[in-house]
Amino acid sequence: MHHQRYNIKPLMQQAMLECAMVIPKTYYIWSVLTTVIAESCSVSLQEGYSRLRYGYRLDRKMIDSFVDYSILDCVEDCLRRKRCKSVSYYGGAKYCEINYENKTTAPNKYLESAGWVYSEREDWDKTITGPCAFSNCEMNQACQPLPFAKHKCVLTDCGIPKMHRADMDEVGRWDAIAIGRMVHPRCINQDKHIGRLLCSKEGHWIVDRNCALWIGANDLDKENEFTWRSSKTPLLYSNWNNKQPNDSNDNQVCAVLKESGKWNDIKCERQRNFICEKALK
Ligand SMILES: *[C@@H]1O[C@H](CO)[C@@H](O)[C@H](O)[C@H]1NC(C)=O
Ligand SMILES: [Ca+2]
Ligand SMILES: [Ca+2]
Repeated sequence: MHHQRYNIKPLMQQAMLECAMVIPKTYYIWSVLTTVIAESCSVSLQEGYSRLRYGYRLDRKMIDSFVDYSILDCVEDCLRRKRCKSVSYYGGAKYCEINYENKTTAPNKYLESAGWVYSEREDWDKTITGPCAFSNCEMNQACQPLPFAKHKCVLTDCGIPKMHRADMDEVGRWDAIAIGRMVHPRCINQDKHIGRLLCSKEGHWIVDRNCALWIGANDLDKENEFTWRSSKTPLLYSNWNNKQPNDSNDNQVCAVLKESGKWNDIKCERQRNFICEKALK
């Protein structure tokens, strides 16, 4: 086996420490509980280690990443979050990625990758996480162990973005959904990574750019009288979003189709892709 490759000592020490915290100071209770505690504190790492998959990683499904982690730090971080299904670890740089999918749920993202190790949540004994083994933290939270067998839940990610017309399979390799991280999804049927989402510290996605499209209508000639650019004819049909067009800052001239299907007027200088017009035969 490959046990020797990683230093499991700190983890065992931590497990012992957490066990020690569970033990009440009263010696009477101590003597009664010793056997029970000894039992419940035996953390088995063997299965997890025996199932490590060398030479593989899961690509582009990252919750967060960390440097200077051992593989056990990496696994433990994963086990403390409900959302985490697997980890990818690069031993050479002590670099850890925790993922919101595993090789079964995202088979096309499970890649051969030299130097990497892939591991699944289910292969590990969750008691590694001490008081977090039985926490009830939410999907977008991580459990943090506290002294005296307590724990707290802290907000850690913005969730998997649900953007119409954004393809979450086509994000950047270093993209992640944790607080402070960014995701650059590709717009569906477009070849650019035009969407850019930032996960705020409040746990909400801030959409910097998006997959809206120019539709070729503007009010360049006369404010609030929109015409089609190609024919200069007024719109016979429109589908403006609520309170649009609003000519915000008195300089919104060009119409876009938003992800919702509704229209908005924005500055023509903004970068968006466009829809082409095609005559029906
Ligand atoms: C992968 O994730 C799914 C869904 O969370 C889970 O049911 C499954 O046990 C995980 N692992 C494998 C090997 O399928
Ligand atoms: Ca206008
Ligand atoms: Ca507007």
